[in-house]
Amino acid sequence: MSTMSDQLLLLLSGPNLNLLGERQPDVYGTQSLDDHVESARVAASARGLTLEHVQSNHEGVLVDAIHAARGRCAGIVVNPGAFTHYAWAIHDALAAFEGPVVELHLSNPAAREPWRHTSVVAPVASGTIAGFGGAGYPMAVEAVADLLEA
Ligand code: CA2
Repeated sequence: MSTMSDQLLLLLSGPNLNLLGERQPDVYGTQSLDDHVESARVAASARGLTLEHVQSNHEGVLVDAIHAARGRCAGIVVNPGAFTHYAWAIHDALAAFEGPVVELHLSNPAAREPWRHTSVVAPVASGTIAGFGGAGYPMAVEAVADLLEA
């Protein structure tokens, strides 16, 4: 029998997020991606979920990770980076995932350049958390856990 503690949560990080903490601290903060993954892992564990993390600068690798999550992971938190704004292959892969998907951004793209105002991921996500910096990581995990329990 499957219980909450058996459930896997996939955290996906898109291009350039591996550089967090090294440049643009005014926009993205001073914490590294590892710091954010760790706070997501702690939040997931508190809700009985085991976190898996995949970061890639390549769209196809992220698509493959979403495919591999099908039937295996209970939910997905995804910060697609700049892929948010144009990567329809990621949209299509997420549409084929059966569990809850939460879109996550450190910054608030709606308050930035016009080209960041479109998200091709938002239509296939249960919801979006944006603009809260690193605090958004545990928020997004909580959102997926709540959706799984609902
Ligand atoms: O706010 C977010 O989380 C974003 O997904 C970050 C993306 C951006 O393209 C999205 O519009 C919003 C960019 C991540 C790039 O991160 C860097 C970190 C350090 C140095 C350079 C880029």
